[in-house]
Amino acid sequence: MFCFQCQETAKNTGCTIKGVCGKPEETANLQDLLIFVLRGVAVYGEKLKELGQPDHSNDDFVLQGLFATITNANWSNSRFVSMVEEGLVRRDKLKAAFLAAYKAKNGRDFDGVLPDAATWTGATSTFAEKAKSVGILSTAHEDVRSLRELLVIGLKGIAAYADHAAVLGFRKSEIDDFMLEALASTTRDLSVDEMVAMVMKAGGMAVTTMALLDEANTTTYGHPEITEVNIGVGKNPGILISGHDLKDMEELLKQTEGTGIDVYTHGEMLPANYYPAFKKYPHFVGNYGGSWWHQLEEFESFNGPVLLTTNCLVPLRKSSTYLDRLYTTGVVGYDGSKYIADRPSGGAKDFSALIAQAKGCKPPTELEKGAIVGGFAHNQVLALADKVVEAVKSGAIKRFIVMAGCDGRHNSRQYYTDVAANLPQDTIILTAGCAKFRYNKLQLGDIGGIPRVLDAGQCNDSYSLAVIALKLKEVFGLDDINKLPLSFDIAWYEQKAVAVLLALLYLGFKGMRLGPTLPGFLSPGVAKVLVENFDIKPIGTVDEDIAAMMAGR
Ligand code: SF4
Ligand code: SF3
Repeated sequence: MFCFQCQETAKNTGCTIKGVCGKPEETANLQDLLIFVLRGVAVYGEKLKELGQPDHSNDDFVLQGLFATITNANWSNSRFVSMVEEGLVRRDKLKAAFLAAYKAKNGRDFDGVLPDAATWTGATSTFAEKAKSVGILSTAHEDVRSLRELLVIGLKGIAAYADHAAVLGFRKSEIDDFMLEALASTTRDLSVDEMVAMVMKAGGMAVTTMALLDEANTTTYGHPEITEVNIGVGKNPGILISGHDLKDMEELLKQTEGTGIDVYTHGEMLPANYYPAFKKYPHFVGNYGGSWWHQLEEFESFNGPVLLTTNCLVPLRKSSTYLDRLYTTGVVGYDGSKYIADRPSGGAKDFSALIAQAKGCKPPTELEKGAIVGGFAHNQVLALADKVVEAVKSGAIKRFIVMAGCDGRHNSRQYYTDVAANLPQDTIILTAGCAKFRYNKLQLGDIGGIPRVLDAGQCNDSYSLAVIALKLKEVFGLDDINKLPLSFDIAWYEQKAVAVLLALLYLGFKGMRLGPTLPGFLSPGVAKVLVENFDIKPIGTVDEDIAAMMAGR
């Protein structure tokens, strides 16, 4: 196996024996094979579009296939085998459609060259062997490999966000078309410039996709608003929901209403507490625990059923006792967990099994008491715009520091807690994603009633932070977004953060700090391009970085 898609990759170069995340070789290889098959689907999908016969019947499959390979999403080999089998059937159907369309148009059979991804086929028993030859290292040239993987990794993040929007009925064909274009491009020998252009196009598509998801979420559930989220527990048994899928959240809240079962969020589902459509449920008690990697302890002490709607699901320890209370849904998979099937067309997922089990469970064990404040997505912040602008003009706010992104296990992430705690009192931290759990329970105070940590929501709500920055640029009459009193100190872990990063680069933000390490998938040559063009920097020490950011560097 070879996998280097996340921040915790071994030695920051690649996991080769077993993932640091726990991903076994067989799973890693099957994920590679799935991506390979999706490339084949993309080759024909793109060709059919060129012939004026676009086929959208595989759009969901492509999004969900990419999404399933995200770090900590799906651990089930049998699910990946099924997806590869289904992918081959879909690809061959497209192939037949393409060959027929080509012949009809040109009066002769297609005789062009096709990549292996478009032609290879094999029985299920051959998957494991084939998978070994189609992975990341099958691209020999270091910079080409790096650029292709930067693109594919970014696509995985975009696919996750596009899938969330699609679940709520929001789609844009340009996003689905780009998935095919980008995947197919990785089967061709492109120049470095062409590959860089494709990566930048992915950044643009990440913006489009996050904007679409923002529209989907806010149209369906209202605009997030300032909210005090309870982090204590109640007396009833509860169901804990984690991941990023708000539709699952909605259906779970509806189905638990009046049952005597409370609902709590974990990790990236915390921002569900900020939405008007969810806040109205009295049995929606609040948030339990911290970011994803605390789950091994927190799912134990929660005592009730846990539903994982997306990443991050951590493999259980031998001593873990909650497998029989673990439920997965959507692209998430884990052998031994109970899988909640997709909703029938026009219907809802059926969470009755969780509710029945919860009734026999103890209430959650209290971890902490109190509340955290969030809900500062663009609509809420812009409602406070006068106050914010006045505070900047008066000098009460000197600088905004964007600390969005992911959390992770490494001790090096203490850096983010220390930066947050040591930033001058006249700074505001803008955040989104599970990175916030490194500092959202510190008492950092407020500036004239504006909390010093403004949480916009999930990682996809980093879009909100970009909207806020663009609005401030307009209000202050600046010609360049980089002239704002705004610095980036971003934490990344998985592939959605890469999509967000590409989006920010596309929007023209420069000089961002990225940590706790620069991505292992960036070859020295590609890292140099990013540094030279965008002034991306690794993090340094807390004191040096705070001083540099306060000086606008
Ligand atoms: Fe390694 Fe990260 Fe890949 Fe897991 S997802 S195998 S930790 S690089
Ligand atoms: Fe977190 Fe897994 Fe990325 Fe959506 S839940 S930010 S790491």
